[in-house]
Parts: sequence; structure tokens; C-alpha cells
Amino acid sequence: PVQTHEAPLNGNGVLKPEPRLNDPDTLARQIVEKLTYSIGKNPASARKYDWLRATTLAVRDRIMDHWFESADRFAEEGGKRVCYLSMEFLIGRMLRDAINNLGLTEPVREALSRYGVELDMIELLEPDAALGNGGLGRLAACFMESMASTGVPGYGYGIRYVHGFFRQEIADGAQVELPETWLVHGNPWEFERRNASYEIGFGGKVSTIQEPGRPSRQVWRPAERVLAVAYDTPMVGWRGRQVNTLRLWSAQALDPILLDAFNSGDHIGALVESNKAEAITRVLYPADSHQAGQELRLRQEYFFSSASLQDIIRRHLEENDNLSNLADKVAIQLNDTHPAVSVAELMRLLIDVHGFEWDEAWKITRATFSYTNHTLLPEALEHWPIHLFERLLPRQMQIIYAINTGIIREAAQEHGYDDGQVAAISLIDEGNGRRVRMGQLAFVGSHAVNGVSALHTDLMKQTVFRDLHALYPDRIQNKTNGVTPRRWLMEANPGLTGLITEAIGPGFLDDIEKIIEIDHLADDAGFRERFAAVKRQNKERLANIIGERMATSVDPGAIFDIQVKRIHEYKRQFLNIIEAIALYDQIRSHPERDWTPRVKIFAGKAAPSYVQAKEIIHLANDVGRVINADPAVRDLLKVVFIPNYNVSLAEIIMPAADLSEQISTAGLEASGTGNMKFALNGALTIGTLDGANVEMLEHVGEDNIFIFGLTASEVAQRRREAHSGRSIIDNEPMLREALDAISSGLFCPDSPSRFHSLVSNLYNNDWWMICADFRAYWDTQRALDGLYTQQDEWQAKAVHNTARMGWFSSDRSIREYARDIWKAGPDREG
Ligand code: 4GP
Repeated sequence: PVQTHEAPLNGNGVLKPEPRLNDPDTLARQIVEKLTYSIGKNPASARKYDWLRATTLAVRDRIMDHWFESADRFAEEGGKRVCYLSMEFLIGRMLRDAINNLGLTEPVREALSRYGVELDMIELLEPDAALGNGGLGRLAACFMESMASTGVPGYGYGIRYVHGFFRQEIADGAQVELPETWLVHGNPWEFERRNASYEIGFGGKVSTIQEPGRPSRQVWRPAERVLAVAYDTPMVGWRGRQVNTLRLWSAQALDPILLDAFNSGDHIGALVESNKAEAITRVLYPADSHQAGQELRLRQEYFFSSASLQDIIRRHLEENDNLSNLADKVAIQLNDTHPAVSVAELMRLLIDVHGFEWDEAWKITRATFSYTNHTLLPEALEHWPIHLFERLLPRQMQIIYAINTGIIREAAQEHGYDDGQVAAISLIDEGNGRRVRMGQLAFVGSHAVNGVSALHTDLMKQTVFRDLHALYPDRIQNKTNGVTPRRWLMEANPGLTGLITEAIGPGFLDDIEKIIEIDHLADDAGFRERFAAVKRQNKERLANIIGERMATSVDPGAIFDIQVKRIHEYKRQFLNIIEAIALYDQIRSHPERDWTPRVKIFAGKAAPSYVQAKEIIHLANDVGRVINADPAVRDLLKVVFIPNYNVSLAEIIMPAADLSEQISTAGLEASGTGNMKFALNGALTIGTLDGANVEMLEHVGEDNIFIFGLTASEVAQRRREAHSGRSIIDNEPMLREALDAISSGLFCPDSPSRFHSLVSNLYNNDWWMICADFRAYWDTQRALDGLYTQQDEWQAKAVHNTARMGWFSSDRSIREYARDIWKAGPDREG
């Protein structure tokens, strides 16, 4: 007979499997079982990669028990779920994170050692899940981990790209992009769920159906349909207390092959449909804070939005009679505007499929959605040409027009908005060949809109969303970003974690804000010394990698001055390189001075179509080649660019920094999260008053962070005055000489004019305030040189940084979202 709900237990009465034990003996036995029966390899001949897979499968079994428990608990409690819709999840490797959070690191290490296999070695073979570009994608990954760690029933929804973020190589100093292939060996972390698949339509026509005695309704008949198939990956929370689900969609054709075409001899044409469908989830767009205006991108956005909403609705209807209480049971967070089309799609599903009236559908929609903005850069705010939108999503376009009409009426009639103000809030941009503004759509379709640092949130109110903010003054709120301390402290820096545990006990592992308890140890010489010794070891590890990968030797005794992030003009890697050139010049002119040795380290990728960003990479490499080979600077200055920055490399870099470069033009970096990872690991920050640096200053105190340069309002002021760099350059010999050196072709004798346009931009308008901030930056760097020679003082500041960064945990961010926006999770009221 079929077993019912009450009958499942195992006492050897089958149905439920024996729970897995976590001791090294059992683990060792089960790893070999996986190796033999799941991988089909003999332990004697198994390669390292086979051991990785076997270990992953054995660990995965242990996750399953927690996963089912979490799912059962959510179903039983019937609480509100949080669905985090994001086009990007930059997760990185998963094994170390999973075993750390399950408390299995030592048992697994021990189990493997019985076969002579080193855990640390096989972990390195796991490919990075690089389903994101940078900031907002990595934030989504930290948030998934923190939701599981803080007990929020969170579901991530995104895209299962076959090719993640491109692999970067440097050839003759220039970036080369190569395809990334994380799935070639299969992915042991994911489960295909064919039962959760949905049809997604594109194109076609909308017709009005008028039945006698009933209001007319719209019916969309798409011309094209593809299938979205779910793949689930477990997201393990700290101490395995909760395991959440990341559900990624893969596109497939409804018919894998057009058999008629094939049989009539058109063997290629027979596959056209399936290629077209699969193309939707083939590649991640390598665009960060930057518009990737392609039809395929809009298809991707709609594809994963619609699949996620259909899934959310299906689940809701399994547990509820109808959708009118959707917003009580589900909160949907839109991570940037990429899933903003969801606003129109949910309206369509509610009205066209589930028979709701407009007003009620709109109420449900607004109550369900909230939206996070991650950048104020105008070129990054998505807007789609109307003709494209209309062709691809005709029904959603109608709905957007209707939403717009309502908003404009409200603005004009109730608030007396004039034509200019109406144009500013309209969902349709009439100025640029008519476009749909996705930021406006996300804003009006949400009950809460947030920025990612206090400054960014204020600027949102004053700039991009000024008029919408005036119309809906309670909607914008701040949620300062955070990073997960499990990955970014415990796993990345076991040495420091061990030292802190020795000093204050393990309480900070469960509540990272307790890390403040080491603050007074900044005055303890013995502690400072051990703190410095950990840093030194981490620097040696990085120095080895630089030696191996780039055949450049760097001295771990030098200041490791590090800038790693996407390459962007506003992030001002260029300023950092110019300072390196000026320093090079000074060292050569004044060899007798007491220079503090410094290694400037860069890493990061440029969007393939972003010409200036690629030139900056080229310049960093060219400058490094010349400086590193010049015997005149001895070991006083090195410049290295490490290729292919990714999460795994970041895990090695963050703990190895003395100095963290957060030097964006003020007002442009929404928050930053690298700044937090560095400081948590004891780096001092040199930075502008931008993004979350402002709040870091408040937390670590002004003696422990090095702020320089123009403020956001000063930048805005200079831009209004049409500031140019020329007069500054004329009055600043060090800057002029550095720029002259670049222009002379000193660093690129093979192609002396290579960087002319980069330099002439500084003379002409200095849009990013590189000239304007150069002197302040230089002076601050020299002050840091001096400080580094006072190791006691430096290390005390480093300890204060680590101690005072607890607030920047993504656990804190998630608790704030849960409390203020989602009204979900363990601390919800009622
Ligand atoms: C990034 C922002 O540039 C960064 O300041 C912020 O920390 C991060 O989002 C997370 O909020 N933006 C993007 C993007 O990644 O594509 O706009």
C-alpha cells in the first residue's frame, strides 16, 4: 500500500533513509562508496578530480536531510517566503562553504587523509560558479547564504547560464576574453526538476475577446514558446540550521528537433528552433553597471521573470485557495531592474490568467514587490526601445501603458504635476526614440525601493528618482550592503579566525558583532604581533601565487596595496596607476630618500565593449612591465595585474591586503562590498567619501581609515562648472610628469600613442576628477608610507578595523530587509 504522511519513519521500517553520520570513519567509507558506485572509479586509480566529486556527493547527502527538514518546516509554519529575483548569482566554489557551515571541515579532512588525499588540494579543482559580473551578483550570493543563516525562508531565482562570466587572459598587456565552461564536467550540486517547468511565450498578437454580458478581456497568443526547466541548488546556512533553495532556469525548445525538416533532409534547419531556445540561457552578459542593449538580454530578463512568477503562483495555489493573499505569503525582491518586467508579467498573470480586476491586481502587485537599485550611472539604467518591447512582449507593453496612464493621472490630478514633472516620472521616455524605463517600472510597481548605502540612498532621492520620490515620499529607504562573514572571514582567513577564537572564544562565529570584543587588544603588543603574523602568512601565500602565475617576485614585507573590482572609469584604477607612475618617478629622482616598499596589486575584468576600461588594463600591465624590470627602483615599487579575478582569487587576496583602495569618484560607487571584505580582514582603507565608505568611517573611526578627495556634492558642483583638468595639471608637476611619461610612450614603445585618448580626456574635462583628486590622494599615500614604518600603530589600526566591521555583515542587512521590507523571517511581528 501507498504510505501516507504519518507513516514515513525509519526504524528499519524503510521509506526514510538512515540519517548520515558525520564522523570521519563513516565519511571515509561513504566517500569511497560514492567514488565506486556513483563515479565508477577504483580508489587506486582515482584522480584528484574524482575525489572531489565523490566528496561533494557524500557532503551533498548530508545537506539533503537538512534541506528536506527546512522545506517541511516552512510548509508547516506557513510563514511568508522571500523570493529573491536576480539575473546574477556570483556564488563561487561551494564545497568549502558547505562543509564549513555544516561543521564538517575537520571530519572531511580527516576522512580524505586516510586515502592520502588533501582536502585543500581537491577544493581548488572545483570550478567557480561565476553566474554574475560583480557587485550585485556577489551581493545576491552573500544574501542567499545569510538568509539561510538567519532563518529567512529565502528562494533565489535566476538563470542557469551554460557559460558564466568570461575567463580573462592578458596577452601582451591586453585583456582577452575566453569562454567560461563551469558545467563541462557536470555539476554535482544541482538537481534538475523537470516537474517544475513552464512555458514562456514571446511575440505574437493580443486580441480582445468580447463575450456577451461580460467585460472584454485580452488574450495573448505568443508566436514562439520555449520551456523553462528548473535546476535547484541547496544554499546551506551557518551550522546547517537551514538550507534554502536557489532555483535557476534553463531554456529548452518544446520540440527538441523539427522532425519534418530533418526527414526532408534539412538536418541543420531541424535544430534551429532548439538552438534559438537554448541561446536564451547560454551566456551571461558581461555587463556591470552598464547597459547591454540586446534583444537577447530582454529575452533573458522576461524568461526568468515569467518562469519564477509562474512557479511562485503555482506553489501559492497549492497551499492557498486563491491569489488574493499572495502578498501576505510571498515577498519578491527585484535585484536591480533586470527582473523589472515582472511587474507587468504579474499583472498579466493575475488579470488574464487568474481573472482579477485591474485595481485588485495592482494592489497585490505593489504589495508583493520591492526593488533594490545598485547604481546611479545613467548608462546603466535599463530602458528598452518600445518597438522591440512591443514586438517581443505585446501584452506586457499594453499593461505598462495602462500602469503609466494611472500614475500620470495621479501625479497630474492629485499632485498638480506639470508637463516637465510628468515627463520625468513617466514609464515611457519620449525623448530618445521612445523607450520603456525599467527603473520607473520597478519603482511604481513596488511598495519599497532601496539603495545600498546611506549616501547612495540620499542621492537616489535627489537624482534618478527625484520626481517619483516627491510623489511617493515613503517608498525609498536605505539598506546598507553587507558581506557574509562565513565565506569572507572564516573560510578565507582561517588563521585570523583561529586567532580571534583564541582571544575571545567562538561566540563571534554565531554573532559576528561580538568581534568587537577584540577591539581593546589593539593595545596588546602580543596580540598585535600575532595579528601581524597571520597577515604576513596570507601575504606570503599571495606572493607565491603572483610568483607562480606571473613570474614576478614580490616582497611580503612591502605594503600590499590592492585594488580589485570591475574595471570602470568611475572606480578610478587610472588614478591609482598615475600615482604609481609618479611614485616611480620620485623614487628614481630621489633614490636617497627613505621610501617604504610597496606592491601595487590590481585585478578585475573590463566589459568587452568598454574601450577605456580595456585601455586601463593595458596601461596597468604596461606600467608594471617597465617598473618591475627597472633596477633603479630596486624592490621599492612593484605593479602587478593578476589575471582572471574571480571569487576564489578574491578569497586569497582579501586576507593578504595591508591597504584597500576604495577610491571611486564620490557619488558614483553605490556601496562597494570589497571595501568591507578587506577591512574585516584587517586592511586599512584609503578611500573617498563614497558609498559604504562613509558608514565604514563612522564605524571604524576617523583615525583608522584614510579618507581623501572631493565629496559627492563638490564633484557635482565642479561638473556644473565644466571643470577641466588642464589648469590642475599645469600646476602639479608630479601629475604632469606622470601624464607626460604615459603620452611619450615610455610604457608602450611598440605603440607610443596607445594611451593618448586616456590622457587627453584628463586635459579636456577630467569627468572622473582624477586630476582634481590627485594631490590629496598622493599626500594620503605618503602619510600611509610613514605609518607603515610604525608597525605598532599600523597593526593597532588594523585590529580596530577587524573589530569594528561586524555591522557590515550581510546577516545584519538581511535582518533589516526582513524586518522593514519583507515582513518575513524569524523576527517578523506577530
Ligand atoms: C554594484 C555597485 O557598483 C556597488 O557599489 C555595490 O556594492 C553592488 O552593486 C552591490 O549593491 N552595481 C552593480 C551593477 O553590480 O551592475 O550596477
